[in-house]
Amino acid sequence: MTQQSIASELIAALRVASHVVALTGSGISAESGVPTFRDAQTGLWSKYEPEELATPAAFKRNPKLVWDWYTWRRELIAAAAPNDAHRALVTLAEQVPHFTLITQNVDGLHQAAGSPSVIELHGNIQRTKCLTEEIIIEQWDEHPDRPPHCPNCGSCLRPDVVWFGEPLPTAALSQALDAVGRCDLFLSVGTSALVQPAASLALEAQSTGAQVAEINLQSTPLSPYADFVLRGQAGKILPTLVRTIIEGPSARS
Ligand code: BV8
Repeated sequence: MTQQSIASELIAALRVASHVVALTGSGISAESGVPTFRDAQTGLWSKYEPEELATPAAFKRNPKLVWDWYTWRRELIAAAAPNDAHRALVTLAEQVPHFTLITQNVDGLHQAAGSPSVIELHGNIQRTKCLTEEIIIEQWDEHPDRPPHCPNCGSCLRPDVVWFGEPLPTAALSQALDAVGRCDLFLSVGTSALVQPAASLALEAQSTGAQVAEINLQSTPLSPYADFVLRGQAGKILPTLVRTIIEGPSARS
């Protein structure tokens, strides 16, 4: 089947879907200039693998190195703006009866694009919390030689993200599982489908009767199981799909 015919079939499914779930990964932010999670890191971070920095053990071993890595990523994200893929999901949410957006991303670009409700499975790099009390801290004194300390208890501060080996936020995961159990169409967008338990959501949806579409640059472990596979940039594919739904023949009434 051609990409065009697969896209037409997916558009037909989107037109009749009652509950669409979209799960996004860092690939959806790539066209905003934010490196994907597994892109080779640049500059002084090029010698580190993200998996080896995004862990409690790495932070315990070298809190300043990990804190500085997040500062570098926050600065990259601060310079980024949502792209057409983020905006297409905002529009799609307005076209279907029920829409749930679940993201693995920590960059906050879906919210910046105008998505009203985002389930953040892996937290958000723009939020900082106390390592001990786990409460969000808004202000702190910077220190040149170490991560800042909590103004309440003196513990280290850390980014409010889920590190490898840490459980996902209970509320976010149960909201995601609830939507996955009820959806009839699941879109996996810009993710390598490697990180668990997020990577299991697509097949979880399929097991309860949903169709699964993958929109991704490269093939992934999900690709052989997806009902629709569109290979390419999310910033090109999603806007075209959504535009056709809005403008095309037998557009949703
Ligand atoms: C947990 C926040 C348990 C931090 C991240 C089985 C079950 C449960 C756990 C495991 C399991 N097997 C292994 C595990 C452990 C681990 C795991 O999954 N490891 C992997 C590496 C095998 N999972 C965990 O540790 C999770 N915790 O399970 O805890 C537990 C329970 C109770 C008590 C204690 C413990 C926690 C995982 C969360 C880790 N944190 N991020 C930070 O960001 O610093 S994950 C990180 O990966 C990011 O959030 C990222 O979003 C996510 C997934 O990566 P992708 O988004 O897919 O990015 P990637 O670069 O890989 O791929 C991008 C894709 O986009 C590519 O395919 C590319 O082709 C495509 N692309 C590029 N450009 C475009 C594009 N597509 C379209 N358009 C484009 N323009």
